[in-house]
Amino acid sequence: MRLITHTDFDGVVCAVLISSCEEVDDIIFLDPATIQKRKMKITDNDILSDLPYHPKCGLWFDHHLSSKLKEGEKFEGEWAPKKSAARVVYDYYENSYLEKYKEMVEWADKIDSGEITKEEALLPAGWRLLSETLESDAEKKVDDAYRRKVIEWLKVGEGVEGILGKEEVKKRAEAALLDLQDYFGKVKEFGRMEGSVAYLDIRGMEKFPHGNNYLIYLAFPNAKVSMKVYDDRTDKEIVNVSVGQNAFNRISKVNIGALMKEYGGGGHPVVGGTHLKRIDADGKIKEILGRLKE
Ligand SMILES: [Mn+2]
Repeated sequence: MRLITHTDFDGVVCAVLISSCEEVDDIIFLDPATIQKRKMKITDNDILSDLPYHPKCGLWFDHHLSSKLKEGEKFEGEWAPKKSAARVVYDYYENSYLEKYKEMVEWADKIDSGEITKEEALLPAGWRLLSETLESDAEKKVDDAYRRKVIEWLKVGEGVEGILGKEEVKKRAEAALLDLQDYFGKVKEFGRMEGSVAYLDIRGMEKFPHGNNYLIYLAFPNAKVSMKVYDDRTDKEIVNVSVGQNAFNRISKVNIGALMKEYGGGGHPVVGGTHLKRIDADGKIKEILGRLKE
């Protein structure tokens, strides 16, 4: 079968687990919007993981609240509101062969649900650092070939430190760490507080470095939530919005995934996002910002 998984660390871990239990002959990496917009032909030969449901797929694993199906709707696979899609897959197969991936799945839980420390946000190491190499800048093309290599290394039992010691990974890790420092500085420079919201609008700023979603809370520790607005890399008519609760101080009561769903997107209660049409993005951004202010 063909496995279609998310472009992030959780998606990669799903691929390790699923391809250990199913006959997978091809792995491709997609973002949720491509599935949502039905931009790709999906058949019952496809397995989807950490991505929204597609009615034509053969097997589906996800944990995003926004992709939960209506009661009684039948599908093969599993949806559960767990910390990572990897956890959903791991529990679904209940396969003792997968036990060697226990630690990796625990890290998928931590990373995907934002349970990381401030130190890990700015100076990641181990699994967190490996995850940064997999998720770094789309512009630099974290190519699918690299993700497939990491999946293979993990499957043949190379430990995370062994993988991080490989020349190619080392280079990517060093670049990711530099990007994080650079991003942190630029977030402080271009971000601002809008009420209780740390707001960062980088539309039109092509050279903005890549960073993770936590650094904005280090830059603006009093923020209850953050909102980032940025250009879509592939579709000029689209503006992306990412919203999250302060990962180090969860006091916001806004259900972000539900709010994003109202604007055509989705996510979890604590983090989510949507894609807006550029022509009416400004009005919608103002609206969302207004609803995020508490
Ligand atoms: Mn996930």
